[in-house]
Amino acid sequence: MKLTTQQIETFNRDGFFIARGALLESDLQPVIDELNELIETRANILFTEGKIDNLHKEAPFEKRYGLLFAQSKEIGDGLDIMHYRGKSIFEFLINKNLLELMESLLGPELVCNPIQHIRAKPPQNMEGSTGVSFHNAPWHQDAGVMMEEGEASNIITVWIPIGDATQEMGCMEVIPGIVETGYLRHLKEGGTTIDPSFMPKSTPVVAECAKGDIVLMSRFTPHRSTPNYSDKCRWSLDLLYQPTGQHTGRTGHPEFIVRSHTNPNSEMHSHENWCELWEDAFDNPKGYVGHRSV
Ligand SMILES: O=C(O)CCC(=O)C(=O)O
Repeated sequence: MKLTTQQIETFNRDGFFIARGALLESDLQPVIDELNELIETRANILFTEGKIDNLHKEAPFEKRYGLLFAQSKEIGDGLDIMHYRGKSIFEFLINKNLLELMESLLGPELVCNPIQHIRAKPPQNMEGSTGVSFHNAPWHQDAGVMMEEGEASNIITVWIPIGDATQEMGCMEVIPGIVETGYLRHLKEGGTTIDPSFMPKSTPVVAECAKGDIVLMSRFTPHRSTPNYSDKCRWSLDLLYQPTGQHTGRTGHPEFIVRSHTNPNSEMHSHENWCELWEDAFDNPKGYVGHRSV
């Protein structure tokens, strides 16, 4: 899906746009299947170790993770893109529908920025006291979770629910129109959050999404997510893309070229090579990985 000229203008003006129906079931299902397998494997290990006593095998995808998480937080260990490095998640990073859309905002030479996550936000009553700032991210700009050098790069966040994401489930809240303002000072305390004295006063938009919708945000767009008061898990991905050649804001983790019209051979299509990049980043650390907050 390409964005229309009007949609691009809206994004450029507001630093925010929800592309409704941008992705198909067939784009998301392989990721869900892979997560189901991963959860099944982790659950069996925890069961064998005596850390959980109910596998909830019959529970649907939206409910099973929360039911397991309530028994052992360890179900979430290693459940992020760079750690489990599945083939389907790699293929999703280079998904044609997604890249068409990113190309309409960023141009034809595109890099997948290494700042990226899968978030499984369990129901709040199964949450206990852990993971609050990862599951319920406080107000921040994504320019605040990278190095200062990334501020000048045109990095766009695409937030992708892999099921419905309603307000009750703790979807994103966004403050549109903060584009020219640039970076706002962030504090470490409370989990990388905008210094309250710099917090814009405008009313946030509750970015409720149906499965298939995606939320696009500029690096300066303040956003947060709220607790999940439903009985389902709120699953999502947050991925960042940018024009090739610009600073990623995270030199210690690997970016890779996802689209190039001038040099198609530079595009990475190999899951194996992508895994090697991450293995090397973890085994031979270099560069910087951290937030800009003070
Ligand atoms: O998914 C969430 O709850 C938070 C995501 C987020 O803060 C981000 O994409 O930067």
